[in-house]
Amino acid sequence: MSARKASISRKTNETQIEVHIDLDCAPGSGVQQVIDISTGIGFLDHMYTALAKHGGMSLTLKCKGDLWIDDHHTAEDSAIALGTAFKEALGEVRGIKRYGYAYAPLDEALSRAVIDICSRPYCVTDLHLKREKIGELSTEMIPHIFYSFAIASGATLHVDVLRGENDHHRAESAFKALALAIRQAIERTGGNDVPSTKGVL
Ligand SMILES: [Mn+2]
Repeated sequence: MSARKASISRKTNETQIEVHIDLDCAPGSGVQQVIDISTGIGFLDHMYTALAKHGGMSLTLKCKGDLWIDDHHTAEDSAIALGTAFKEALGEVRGIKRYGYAYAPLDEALSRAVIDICSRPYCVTDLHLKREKIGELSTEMIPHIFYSFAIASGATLHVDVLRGENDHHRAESAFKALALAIRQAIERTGGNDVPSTKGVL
């Protein structure tokens, strides 16, 4: 089986990002899972760490962004870089399940994520976060992160927070649900077919 890894650099006047990703580091894989995230936004690091951990990935993501302006470019561009690296690591959509869906609770909060790795980027989110910010991350950036990841990775993504009172719980359960959905969708079938009636994705 070929390794599903990628390393990318993305540099603009607003952010400088390095991403290393290995999609096959789930417990039992025999590969040690290494997660090292540093964006300068603590809550964003927490969310990407949860995404990698529960997605069974090793992920190193370093971002130096223009946080003296605000968190927008760092949050958006890190999600674009992550989506780009994910797509590159996955390679041709072949021999994987393609669809994944999962629910993840965090105490009173419950989220559902559904992903189709199909080269048809689309993103629908319904998160209803009430606070202006969680830590140093603006809550309006959370749907933007999912959107940016979907566009860059070429996935169709639906993420819904179904219930919950605490915005930290709501957001974290959403990222965990996405992690579990991704892990299911990228699971190898053991075959080598393209999972589409079109014959290509
Ligand atoms: Mn933007």
